Amino acid sequence: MADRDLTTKGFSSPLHVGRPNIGNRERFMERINGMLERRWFTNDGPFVKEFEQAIASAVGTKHAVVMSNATVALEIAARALDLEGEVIVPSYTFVATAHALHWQGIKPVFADIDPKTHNISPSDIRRKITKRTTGIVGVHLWGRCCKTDEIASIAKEVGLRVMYDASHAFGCSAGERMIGGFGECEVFSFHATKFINSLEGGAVVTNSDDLAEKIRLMRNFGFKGYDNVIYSGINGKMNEASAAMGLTSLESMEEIISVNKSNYQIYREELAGVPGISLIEYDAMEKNNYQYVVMEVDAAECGASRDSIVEFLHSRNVFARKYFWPGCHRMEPYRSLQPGIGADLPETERIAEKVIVLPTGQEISMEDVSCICRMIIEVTGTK
Ligand code: T4K
Repeated sequence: MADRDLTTKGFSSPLHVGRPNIGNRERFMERINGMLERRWFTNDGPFVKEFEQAIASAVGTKHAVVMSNATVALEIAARALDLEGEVIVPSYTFVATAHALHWQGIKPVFADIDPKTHNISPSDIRRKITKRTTGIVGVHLWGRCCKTDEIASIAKEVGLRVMYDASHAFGCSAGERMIGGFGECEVFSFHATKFINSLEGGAVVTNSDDLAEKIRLMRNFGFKGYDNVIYSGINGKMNEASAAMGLTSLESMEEIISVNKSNYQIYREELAGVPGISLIEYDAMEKNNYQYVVMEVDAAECGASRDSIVEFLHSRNVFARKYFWPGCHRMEPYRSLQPGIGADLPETERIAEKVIVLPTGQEISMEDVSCICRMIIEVTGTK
């Protein structure tokens, strides 16, 4: 944990959203030394294989194929599912979800969200289906599961393929069912800012033998054996240093979740009753990683606007974020390609103006959380 003081100008060193959690350093260094001894750095090395088994067993899927990052994993998964034409996706997500489709020559068609869950709205998915639609990419935002049953039945009715961007949802469940097994495949991110990280990294998980095989080949230029290329593939491989970090990080998973959960609970307790401020909730009957502490600001009730709270926190060295403002549809190239579609995404536009994501993770102490809450109380004028 960082050694920082609180001055009248805020914290003496910055607190960021997305500071990486670090597992056991000695264990990581042992693994790196092992990798150096073996001189096997990438291309399906032993740590990669071990990490894949650990991921599949944690989420209960038959296969996990790790990749260099989740964006490449989304691109490869979309290709492996033969998505083309139009694919329905939420606009309220990190821009990588839309970009992964756009880079495959697919048009992301943005659907609105349910303001309670921040997840894609099944009724809006239905409205956005056209003759060119081939699939749906749901995003389990903040680790909370999409309405997978409704999405599955829409897809079955119309004949669409379904995959999920589960970048936020490793270690999360829907009821008792772990996220990972929904749709035809799901994609996790193990980027440095995720609660389990492999420096950079991602994975596609699936229960389909054929899909897993195709994705594995596509990840490695389409090679099947030494000299035989049977697909157009790309280089999406994870290297051994990343897998070593991923394995080390996974060994500390319960500890990291417990830190995140207690930080979240302190935020909840200390901000309870502040007019116009609320934190999104996680179902206590489900598993969650509490990676994102998501606060909504209701401008009509709160003594400060969302942006002025963010500005105040930044001036105090607390780098809270406005994820995922302003929504993909207001970012390029979508803003130019699909101008004016904001009018058809009213909940996305409303929620994107309200959200602030607050710092958490191993580097943030309970005292830090209390100080951040006091700053929010101060700027909203409730003190
Ligand atoms: N789908 C969804 C729903 C996602 O949220 C993401 C990634 C993806 C797909 C794609 O996954 P990857 O291809 O990346 O595996 C950050 C992350 O770069 C991105 O991975 C993540 N979502 C997104 C939510 O957050 P930015 O643009 O906010 O990054 P940046 O550089 O501003 O860093 C965020 C904060 O983390 C900063 O306050 C500093 C801190 N930080 C970051 C790094 C990398 C550190 O303290 N140390 C570090 O090493 O996107």
